[in-house]
Amino acid sequence: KKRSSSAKSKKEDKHAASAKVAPCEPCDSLSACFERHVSNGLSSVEGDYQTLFSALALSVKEQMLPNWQQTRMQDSQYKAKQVAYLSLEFLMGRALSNALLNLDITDESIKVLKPYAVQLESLEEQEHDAGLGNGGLGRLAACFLDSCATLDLSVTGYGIRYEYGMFAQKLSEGHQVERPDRWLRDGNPWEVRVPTHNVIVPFFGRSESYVDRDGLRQFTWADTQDVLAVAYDMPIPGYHNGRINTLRLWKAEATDDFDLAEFNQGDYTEAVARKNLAEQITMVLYPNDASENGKELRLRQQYFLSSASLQDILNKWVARHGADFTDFAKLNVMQLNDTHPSVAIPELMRLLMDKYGLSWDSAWQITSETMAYTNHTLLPEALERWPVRLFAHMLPRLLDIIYEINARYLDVVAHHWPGDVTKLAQMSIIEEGPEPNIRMAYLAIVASFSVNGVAGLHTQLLTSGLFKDFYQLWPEKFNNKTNGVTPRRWLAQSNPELARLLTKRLGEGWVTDLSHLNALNAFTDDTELLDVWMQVKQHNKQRLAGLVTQECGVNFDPTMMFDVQVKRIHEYKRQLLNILHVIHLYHQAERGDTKALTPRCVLLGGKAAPGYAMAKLIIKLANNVAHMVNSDPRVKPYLRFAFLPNYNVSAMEVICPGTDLSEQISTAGKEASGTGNMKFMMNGALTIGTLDGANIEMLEEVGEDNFFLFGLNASEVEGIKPHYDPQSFIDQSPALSEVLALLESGHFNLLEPGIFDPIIASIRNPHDPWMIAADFESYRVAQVKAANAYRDQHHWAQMSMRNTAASGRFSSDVTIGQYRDEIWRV
Ligand code: T68
Repeated sequence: KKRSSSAKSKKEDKHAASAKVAPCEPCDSLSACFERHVSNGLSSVEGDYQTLFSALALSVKEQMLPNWQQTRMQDSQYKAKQVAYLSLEFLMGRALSNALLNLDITDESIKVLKPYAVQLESLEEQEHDAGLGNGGLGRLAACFLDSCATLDLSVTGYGIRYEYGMFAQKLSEGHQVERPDRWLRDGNPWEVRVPTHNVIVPFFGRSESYVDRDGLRQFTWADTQDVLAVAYDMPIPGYHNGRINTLRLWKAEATDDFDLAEFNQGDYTEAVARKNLAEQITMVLYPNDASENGKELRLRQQYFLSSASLQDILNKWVARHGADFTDFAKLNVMQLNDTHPSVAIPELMRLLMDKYGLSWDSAWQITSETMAYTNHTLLPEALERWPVRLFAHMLPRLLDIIYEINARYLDVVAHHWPGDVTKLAQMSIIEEGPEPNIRMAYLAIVASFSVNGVAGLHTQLLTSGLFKDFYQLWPEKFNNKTNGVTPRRWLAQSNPELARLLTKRLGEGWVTDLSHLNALNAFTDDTELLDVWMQVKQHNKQRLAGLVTQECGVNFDPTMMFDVQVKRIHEYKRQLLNILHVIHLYHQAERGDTKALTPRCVLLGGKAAPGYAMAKLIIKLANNVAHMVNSDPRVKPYLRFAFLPNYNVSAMEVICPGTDLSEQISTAGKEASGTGNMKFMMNGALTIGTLDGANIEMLEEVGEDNFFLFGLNASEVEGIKPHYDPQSFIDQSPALSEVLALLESGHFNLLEPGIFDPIIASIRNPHDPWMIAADFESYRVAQVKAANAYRDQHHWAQMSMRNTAASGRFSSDVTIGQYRDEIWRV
């Protein structure tokens, strides 16, 4: 069949997929499809891995089209509840291997590539990571999509198609340098642009009211500046079940009529400039993972996503049910991934009232029965507050609605705490002051039927601290959903050797029911299995060593213990504690005090938010220490230290299978959950960690004998705070005293005098919220235990196996099962 191109307008052509290989009609076999794409592609294919990758990816996508269509039809026909997962971030990583695994066509793909003499892995490595997220929160959304599709749930992810994803991290003289990530440069073979779903998102203008013919007050939002939201869909295949869900990402474009007035006045350049303004909205992901920067453009992104997604959902509803919203809340739920999309709350109210004519009460009933909010942080600097002034300017109609929500809600508060004006001020959605702010978390709690934290401790701290008043008012709203990670990507795909071993011993059921791993506990005395277990680990360590050599130029010896901390750089995650410990080991090795040392390679990786000076300085310290460690021949047999640049999803796929010891060492009470901790555990690493986030539940599952626990717990941290005296801890720890002395001597910065002073000062500061000095000694002792344990490889293998065995609870399938049953009630 030939494609008719005549019907296509020039404009559509301009927006056609930019991949090198032209799309073709769906064809029946993967191989036929692939041949077609290759011959449609550039003339010289040999050695052109990028073209071959695109051809394979496009072919795989085409294999999914019939089931994708089928899934949509099915979901729209049955009266099943639709879930929308609203998130400013989806950290998807690469899609090819995952699609091949879930569609069960890996072997077929290898066959298809045979005549081209190219390894599947070489093509897989061509794929650019879809880095549309910062860290844990964005990656969680990606794991959740995989689990939803695998559990056969009708869930649509709604996000933003950022032109630039998370920046690429380079190092220059040990300093982090950010480089833009143009991940779409070579085209994105997975996406399908669906202009039929375009919607218009209004900004600015004025909120106006008038009295209609029936004497009712009506509102309009006048003189808006409109932006076009264009949908790009990505397929989310379930594991071996035929379901293909959708991740719908919105791109901002200028509307066609935006410029008419200006054109008529002859102001051509102004008009074109405004077009750029519209497209700026989806240009770049904000690279802050734990603080809000309060930029106006960020609020524009949030509203753009929220409004486009809600309009899409309502359009779908109206197409089927007409403008009768009686059953809407029964058949729809929106999960808000943190407060970032919480402006969806007043937006849904606006659309229901202003566009569909519902009363306040009906609109509120629908909204408050549809919205569910997940909190991901207790850190005050990450709690979103938007200036009222900004709302008044950018989203005036929504501000009216927020005021009205607040007024009605404060009546409830006043009723519950009669005469308590302080309570009213404390709990108000509007924070009064010289610059009044909207507290987005409060808005989200007030309007949601469910509020959840992401690990047991986290939820407990929310209900007893940050959201205590709200918990007293509405205890039934609050619930916990401990995070999880998908075993498809994080075990089956990234650790194929271990996956084969597990399947051989336990059958393949573990892939979709990770509790099967429990059965490993019956084999912990099976020496043959333990040997194979450690051989697999060795191979994975060789692969990781290869990555470290390539990226850092540091030689990691796979017979040494691999000790790894990879995650965003933040003071609360305490990479500094890890570096101080490396300095301590270095000092021991350098002065020949090596009897008790277990040879180890320490790997650190992660990005710092570009504006976070202290985090960047910690990276610099790591690099300077690494330089001294790795260039000292006396130290080499005992210690190697590398900072891996540009840590991302695909790096983690190599890192977690090759890790012996996983560092989860945040100050207790600060890490909401953590998810890297779970990936390491699944892959048989042991954890050295504090009683924080999901570590607590991991410890519960695996037992204290298989976990290196240290440090203050959350209530001890709070207890010490008022009279914290770092010096007393330094005095009690000769090791810490020596480390500080070495650091203060300038040993690691001879040519850069004073650069690490802020770090030293932070450790010595009685107001150090991260309590580095308080936990150092206990951390050191736990490290000695880990090092000694590693010397007994047989016992280590047993502990490693027990960790994998106990990781079943941390499958995101379990977590999503709980969202399904307890929140979504699908
Ligand atoms: C993380 N949060 C938590 N935030 O820190 C982590 N923040 O403990 C948890 O496991 C994970 O969420 C999943 O629940 C984040 O990753 C962000 O990335 C972020 C982004 C923008 C603004 C604020």
